[in-house]
Parts: sequence; C-alpha cells; structure tokens
Amino acid sequence: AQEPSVPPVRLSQVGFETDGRKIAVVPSEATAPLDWRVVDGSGAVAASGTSEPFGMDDASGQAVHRIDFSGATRAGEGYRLIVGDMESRPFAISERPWAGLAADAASYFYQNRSGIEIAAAHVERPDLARPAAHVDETLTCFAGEDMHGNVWPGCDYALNVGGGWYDAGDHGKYVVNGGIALWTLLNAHERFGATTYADGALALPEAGNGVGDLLDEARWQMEFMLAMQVPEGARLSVPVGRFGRGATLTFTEIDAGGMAHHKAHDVRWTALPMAPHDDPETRFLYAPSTAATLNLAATAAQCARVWREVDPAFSARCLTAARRAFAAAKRNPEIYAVGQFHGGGDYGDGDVRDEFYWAAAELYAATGEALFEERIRASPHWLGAPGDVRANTGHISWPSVGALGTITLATVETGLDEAEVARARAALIGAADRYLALRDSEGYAIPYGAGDYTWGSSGDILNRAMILAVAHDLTGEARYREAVVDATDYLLGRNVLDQSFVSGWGARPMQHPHHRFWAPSLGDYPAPPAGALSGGPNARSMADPVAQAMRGTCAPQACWADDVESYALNEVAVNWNAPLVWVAAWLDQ
Ligand code: 9MR
Repeated sequence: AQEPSVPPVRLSQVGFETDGRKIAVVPSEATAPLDWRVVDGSGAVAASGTSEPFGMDDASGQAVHRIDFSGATRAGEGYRLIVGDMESRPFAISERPWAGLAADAASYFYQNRSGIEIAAAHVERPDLARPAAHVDETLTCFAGEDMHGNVWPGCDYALNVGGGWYDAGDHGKYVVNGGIALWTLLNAHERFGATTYADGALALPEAGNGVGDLLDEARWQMEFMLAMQVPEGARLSVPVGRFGRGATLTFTEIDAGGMAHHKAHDVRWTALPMAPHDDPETRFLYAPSTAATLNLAATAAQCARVWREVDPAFSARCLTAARRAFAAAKRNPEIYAVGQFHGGGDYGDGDVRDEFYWAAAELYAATGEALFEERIRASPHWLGAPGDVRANTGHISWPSVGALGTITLATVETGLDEAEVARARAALIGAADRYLALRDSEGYAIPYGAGDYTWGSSGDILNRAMILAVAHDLTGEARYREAVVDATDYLLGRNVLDQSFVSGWGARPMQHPHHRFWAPSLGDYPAPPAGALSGGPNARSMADPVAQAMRGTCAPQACWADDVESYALNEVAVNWNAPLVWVAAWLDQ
C-alpha cells in the first residue's frame, strides 16, 4: 500500500546510513537559510543546522533549499526532519539501509525469463508464478511489409531462440538492449559475485549449483544471444545505406554469416494485460544489424573471459561466437536497424562506432590480440572528444556503450601499458567529475540536468551512478560515493513527486508499471514484485497517450505517472533494472 504524500520535505523513503551522506530538499522561496532540526522518536534533537538556499530549480519547477543532516549518525527509527512548519515523514538511520535491494533488483531478471516456468518457490508471492512461455521457440525471419511499405525478404532458415529475458513490459527479446543489460549483470558478477550474488544468494532454480547466482541469471540471456547468430554462409537481403527512418529502402544481398539478428518479437504488439503463455501471436526473427552483431561480440567476449574457469567449454563457445560476430561486423559495418515493424521496439542506432569500440575492448580483454588493440586505438571513443560527455565515455545507454568498453579497459588486466590504463581511468574520473559538478548545480542534488529527463531517465541516472562508483573505486575519494547515494536517494523518494520509483521500496513505491503480467489494475494479474524500477520522469519523448496529456503541464522531474498504460513514463526494462542491480550491490558493500 502507498501512503499519501507528506509534502513538502523530500528525502529517501528507505533511510540513511549511519555515517553516510544525508540530504533532504524542501521547497522555499526564502533567500535566507532556514533553521532545521532532526528529532528522534522521543522528540530529542539529534542534529540541527541551517539550510542552503538554492534558488530556482528548473528540473522541479520550484525554488528549493538543501539540507545536509549528515551529522545525525545514530542508528534508529522514527526520526523526523523539521524545518519551520514543515515536517518529514518518519525515517530510519541504519548500518545498511539498502540491504536486500540488490537481491530484489536481481529477481526482476528471473521473473522476466522467457521459456521457463516461474515457480512459486522462487518468487515472493504465489500469484507471481506463471507457466513457461515461448519454450524452445524456433523462429524464421519476418518477410513482408514494414510500417513504411518496404517489403522485407526474410531468410530461408529457422533458429531456436528460446530463453532470454523479455525486454520490458512487452514480450519482445532484443539483442540491442539485451546486450547492455547482460554486460551490466556480468560486470556486477565480477565485482560482487563472491559476496552479494554468491551461489544461493538469490532465489533461483539454479541455486546450489556451485556457480554465482548472477552468472546463472546472465547465462539465461547469453544462451539466447548466442542463438541469435546468423548461420555460417547465410546470404541475406538487408537494407543498405545510411541510417534513415521511414525512407524507401534499397536491399542488397550480403554474406551475413556470424551477424546477429536484431530482435525477435510478435508480429503485432501483444495486448495489455497478458501473461506470456497466453500470447496468441506469431513471432519472428528480424533482420540482422551491425549493432546487434557487436552487442553479441562484446557480451560473448565478456562471457569467454568470465566463464573461463567456471565452464571452459561454454567459455570457448562464447569466444568462437564473439570472433565470428566481430569479423561479420567488420565485413558488414553499416547494416543499420532501419526497419520499423509492428509488434516490437525499434532499438535503431545510426552510429555504431561506440559498439565497435566496446566489442574490441571486450575481445582484447578476452584474448590480448593485437587486432583488437589496434581497433581500440583507432576509435574516437578511446581518445574521446574533449568536452563531449558521450564520446568521452561518460554517457551510458543502449545506443551509447563506449563507456562499457572503457570500464573494462580501466579495471580488467589487459595488455595495455600503464599510461594507457591511466588514460582510460582518467576518462572515467573526468566523466565522474562532470557528474559531480552537475549534481552540485541541481536543486535536488542529482547528476541529472533539467534538460536530460527522457525515456528511461531512472536508468540513465543509475548508469551515471555506476560511473561515479567506478571513480570512487579508482580514487578512494568519498565525494564520488556521496553522489552515488544522492542518485539512489532520488530514486527512492528525494524528488519533487515524493515518489519511490522502485516497487516495494519506500512509503510511496511505484505500483502500476507498464508490464503485461504485473498489471493488478487490469484484472486477475499480480502486483509487481519488489525491486522493479520505473523508467521514470520523461519530458522529452512523451510518446504514449498518458504522457501526451501531460505535455506542457509538468516540470521535467514531475512528468511521470504511476499508470500501467504509460510505456513512456512507467515501463520497466532490463537495461534499467541492470544498473539497479549493480548500484544496489555496490552501495550495500
Ligand atoms: O528505452 C527505449 C527508449 O530509449 C526509446 O526512446 C523508446 C522508443 O523507441 O524505446 C524504448 O525501449 C522500449 C522498446 O522499444 C520496446 N520494449 C520496451 C522498451 C522500454 O520502453
């Protein structure tokens, strides 16, 4: 259940670490500082001070003050922050406020697996169980018209692409986007696989098999990614030319062997609500793309490295697939996902230089071979364009994956010399420094600007938190960790909406994600499990009717609704929950 909003003191609804950063935000036009005090459950003052007037905050559309009450350090429940006649809801201070969040966030992936029963034994409530769906699905390529009347020729084979995760609230499975989520879980395994995500830590059917639970989860997706690879020697007719949408396409035949099909999904969007096993539609593979091929190359190379000791045969299989994919991408470097089809997301990306860099970095980390090293050095993402956060490794999202390669080069033992490793590290620390500066310039003290709020803003913010966390690990400087706490506190309630964007966490959690099965308002369907992250406020691509009705009426941080119908504001997705897995585990350590 959700408590009513308690305006107007905004702080994390999940609480604070004893010796950690504690920030609250209150709206106030006052130009002079305001007196505040934190009182404990018995009314005794635990800390007091004066606020920092910030002035107008464009993201929230309010004038605000920031209050730093980090001086309140004693563990306890029932604290309140009092500022004049404003009073917060009760909050807790504890050693581990985020304990359990990492496991809940990871459970999202199990519960969105395709091709397997979701068993009552592994979920928090029996109504979250469901039968297996799309088991061993053997699909051929879509042949027919796209939305713009282009006729796609298809392929003359079928692949068993069962398994994998559903991308989001829909039933599609996408290699672009599946790849970034998979990389993030594998990276989290490398860091937290012996602790937070050790074997048996999560409720999984594979628990007790001697393998870290995040590896088990990642394998479910890795097998799907491998299955999406085009058979050797297959000649396919694909669109050529520069990235462009809606245009009349020209098709050319290529040697597509080793590429990856961009995606697999229903020929029509499945209805909302609908459990996966009730899906009545026909599903197809869609044409391969260079971006998907490089997502496969990068994650399969990461697989080869991470599973080397755990499962040498699987590791070898991954390495072969990664090499084949990289060679296929070099042979076909500009096959873009320009088709727009009914029934699935596009994930079209007109610039794959970052995907080439990412794949080369992972293949270099896996093999140490000169071919990949040269490719890294030749990439604009290696040197980085000064001042450009995207090119210079700081921005992570499904079409922008350069920083993933840089994180690997900066933190994994490769053949790079010391100076080059230092450069990779400096690039990440430089990006983190820009996020710190942005955090300081925002009223709600988060590394996200008023103009940034777009589809999946929650995931963006967590990806920035990941960069800040890496900078903390590289430098040991507390200010980077504080900014990770800031980003997390925002998601857990320190925002203009007094909203936790994570289901099951906080006094006012998101409850109605755009998800076909977790749709309690639409019939006999379960409420979401704890740990699912809403896409979050989006003022830039307000594509659905709920969002459209809000256009022009909301400040960027307020452009959000807890509405099952709103895919642009309140969907859940693997690429957003994956950095929640990573950041929650990092913070709890
Ligand atoms: O996350 C994607 C966002 O960046 C795009 O702007 C949007 C429109 O193309 O698509 C989002 O991804 C959706 C995908 O296309 C289909 N499954 C649900 C995804 C999350 O909303």
